[in-house]
Amino acid sequence: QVPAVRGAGVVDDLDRGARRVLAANWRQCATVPAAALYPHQWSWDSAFIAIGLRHLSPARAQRELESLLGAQWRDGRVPHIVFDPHVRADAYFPGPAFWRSGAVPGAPGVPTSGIVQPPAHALAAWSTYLTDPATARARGFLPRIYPRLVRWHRYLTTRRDLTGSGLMSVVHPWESGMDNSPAWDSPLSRVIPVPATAFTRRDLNHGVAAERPTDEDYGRYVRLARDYRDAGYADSLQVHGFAVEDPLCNALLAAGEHALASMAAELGRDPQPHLAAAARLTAALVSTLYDPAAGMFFPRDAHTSHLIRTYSVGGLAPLVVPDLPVAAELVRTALSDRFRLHEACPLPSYDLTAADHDPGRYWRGPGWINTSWLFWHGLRLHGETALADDLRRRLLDRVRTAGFREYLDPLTGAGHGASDFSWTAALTLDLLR
Ligand code: 2M8
Repeated sequence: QVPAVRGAGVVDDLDRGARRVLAANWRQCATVPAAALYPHQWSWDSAFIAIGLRHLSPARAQRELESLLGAQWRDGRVPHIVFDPHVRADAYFPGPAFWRSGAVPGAPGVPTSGIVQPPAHALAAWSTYLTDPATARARGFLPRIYPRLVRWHRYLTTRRDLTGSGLMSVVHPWESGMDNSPAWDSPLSRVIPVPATAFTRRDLNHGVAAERPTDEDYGRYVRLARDYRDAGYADSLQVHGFAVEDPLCNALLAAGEHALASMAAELGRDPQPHLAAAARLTAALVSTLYDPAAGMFFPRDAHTSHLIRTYSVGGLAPLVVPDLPVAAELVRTALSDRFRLHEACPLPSYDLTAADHDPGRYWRGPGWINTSWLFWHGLRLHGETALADDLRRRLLDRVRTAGFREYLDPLTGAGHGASDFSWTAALTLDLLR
């Protein structure tokens, strides 16, 4: 049954609408983020999708994560895309022919990309388990998923600690999940773009150019991905023209270690190593990326060791870390003019006071449901119940009015990007609970 939809995207029944989107975007063992624009499985999308799917079908949520972790490489990396071999080769760029994972020893049988995305998976797996432990036990979910998550985190905390700071680096803007964030402008300015004639973008067949990254951005993305591929996906500062210690990824890693500790305890193992890893990551995050004068976390350029002082929503993400000592300061920054937590919704991806804030262009201003969900989760974790409830109510109102869009203007609520976007639907289901 299709729920009644009026006008541009008004959804009368959010629960039924979200279920419809997730049913339509489900393929055999995973959910695509959006049918036309993103027709394969994406890494951190699957984590957010599982968080919603667990309310619909715990078994399906478990399969979502198992299929992604099933494509893990021998070195522990979990690829940012697992390609569906049944989808036309020219449906998405860059596809399997670009990444050439088949030629890499230790890559799985199924074609994948060679870069990663923010590690939201341990958090998602533990939430999924908690929703229905009986089904999870019957399916052997934790014994199957836990060792893979441990190897995934080990890859990030060892091979991706490029500076010795104890923090992981992302080595491509796509790895940050916030592809064209203004935070990456400065480190990217050193990367020489390949000419736009050297590749064919497919995203513009399904998205409006003004809402997507530019050709010049893509030229740089292609250059970085090609260099990494041609170096056999080896990790070192020499290989990576772009390397950034990102607060969002490191916060998810720390929060993920807490989740791994809970899983270990449930499996009768020692949770202590995970708690120690979480404490180490939290300390490194605060001592290296937190600026007390700004009340904000900033990314750090691994090549120059300088903080990149742009206010992106990724710098608020450490609120998801359970023992964060600067939670109150971060909430204050979210309430300031830069993010206007009380009224802007979803939380803007980028500083509302910045001259180059663009409310319709991708990660350069619009609000996203996943980063808002993370902040909502963090508010609850740190006892900010009233703020959390208010944010939750306004997020649901926004989706009700705009539909399950990929991103929204944080001040007007106008929808942008893909329609029927999976993590918007999945996290709506979670917020409704
Ligand atoms: C966007 O990124 C992909 C590349 O990975 C793209 O633009 O083609 C980002 O919003 C990313 O965070 C997201 O995971 C992906 C799929 O939804 O789309």
